[in-house]
Amino acid sequence: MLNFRNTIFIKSATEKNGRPEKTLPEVLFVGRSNVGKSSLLNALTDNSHLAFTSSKPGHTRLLNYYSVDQKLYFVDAPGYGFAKGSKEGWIDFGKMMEDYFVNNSSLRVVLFLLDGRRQPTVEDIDLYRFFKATNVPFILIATKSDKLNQSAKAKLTRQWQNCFEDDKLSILPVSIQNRQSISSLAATIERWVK
Ligand SMILES: Nc1nc2c(ncn2[C@@H]2O[C@H](COP(=O)(O)OP(=O)(O)OP(=O)(O)O)[C@@H](O)[C@H]2O)c(=O)[nH]1
Ligand SMILES: [Mg+2]
Repeated sequence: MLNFRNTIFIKSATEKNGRPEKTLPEVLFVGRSNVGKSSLLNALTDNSHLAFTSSKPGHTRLLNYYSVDQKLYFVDAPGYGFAKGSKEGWIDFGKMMEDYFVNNSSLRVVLFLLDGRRQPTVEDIDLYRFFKATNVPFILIATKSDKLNQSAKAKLTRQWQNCFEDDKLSILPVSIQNRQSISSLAATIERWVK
C-alpha cells in the first residue's frame, strides 16, 4: 500500500533535462486551466498546502514533480486553454508537454481532468486524440462533481461520449469534497503503478 500522505515536492521543470535525477513511475495531472489539477493532487495526498491552487486560471506554470512515498512521482502540469499573453517567464505549454511525452517510459498513467460542468473543448478533444493515437493510458476524470445534480451526472457520460466520438469512454466523477471519490481514485492509481 502506498502512503499518499508521505508526499513531498521535489522540483519544477520545463524540459526533459529538468526532470528529477532519480527515475520513478510517473502519474501526470493534465487538463484545462482551473479544472482542479493541483486541488486533486492535494486531496489525494491529504495535504492542502502541497500544490498551490487558485480560483484564477493559469496558476501552475511548470511541471511540478512530487514524490509519493518515494515510490512514484505525481507530476502537476500547467493548464491549457488560458491565454495569458506574452508575459515574461511564460513557457510554451505545447512544446513543454511534447518534450514531456517523448520517450517517457516512466509515465504509467495520465489523470486527464475535465470540469464536470462543462462540455469538452477543442483542446480537450485534441489531447484525447493524441493520447489515443500514441497509446498513452489515461483516466478521464470529471472534476467538481459536487456541483453536479443527479440528472447532470446521468447525462454526462452520454454527452462526453458524443463529444469524443467514443461510445466506450468511461468517466470517473471526482470531487475534492467527497473523500470516497478520492480514495477510489487513489486505489485506481495504485493499480496502474504496481
Ligand atoms: N467545488 C469544487 N471546487 C473545486 C474542486 N476542485 C478544485 N476546485 C476549485 O477550482 C479552482 C481551481 O483549482 P486548481 O486546483 O488551482 O486548478 P488547476 O487545474 O491546478 O489550475 P491551473 O494550475 O491554473 O491550471 C479552485 O478555486 C479550487 O478550489 C472540487 O472538487 N469541487
Ligand atoms: Mg494548478
